[in-house]
Amino acid sequence: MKTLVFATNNKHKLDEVRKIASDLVNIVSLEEIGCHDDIPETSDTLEGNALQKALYIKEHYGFDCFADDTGLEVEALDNAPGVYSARYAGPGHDSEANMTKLLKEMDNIENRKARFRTAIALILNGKEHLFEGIVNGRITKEKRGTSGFGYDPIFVPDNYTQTFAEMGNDIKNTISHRAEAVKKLSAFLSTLSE
Ligand code: ITT
Repeated sequence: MKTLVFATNNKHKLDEVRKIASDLVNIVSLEEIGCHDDIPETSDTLEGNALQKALYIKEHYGFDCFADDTGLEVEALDNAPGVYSARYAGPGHDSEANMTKLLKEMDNIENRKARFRTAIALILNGKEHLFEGIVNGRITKEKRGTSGFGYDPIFVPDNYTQTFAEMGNDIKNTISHRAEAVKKLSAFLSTLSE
């Protein structure tokens, strides 16, 4: 089985991706390679940030690896917060504050359509590869549910009535933006000969 470092400091992402891809990839965390760096994310696109994170690990630690950058794109807000989702309410990466700000911005907005978009960058054998996953849905009027992380309590995927935070990780991990991107990554890895 292929072994890859997952360049994330987000334990929820690590947990999700390990559950989705455990039969195809052996995933090593940053902690396990002794990396506690604040990896720069200075691009203005998800793809750019995902590549930046993966390349940082390759350059500084030498491992083949992949990274995920994810944004919540709200149609009525011209796709904001998008690539700035983590810092929407300020530099503190505070999910509660981010959700509160978004609900306030959308107070009088009828169009609640939104999507999560994940870009995964893979660095393997000196080459870069990108994979995308999208889930469409809508923003609720209030926070609901306690599982998941980030904006999960205010996002209801299409064809569901519960938020990601209400439905629990088992369902989220079969339909999410990240699940779609990871399945594409896994499919690509399974085409490679060992
Ligand atoms: P790494 O860069 O270390 O991977 P991060 O938490 O900074 O971790 P992102 O920049 O990709 O990751 O996240 C952007 C924001 O979107 C951040 O506020 C997350 O909490 C949120 N987010 C990412 N994936 C999410 C998901 O599956 N459900 C809800 N919110 C999510």
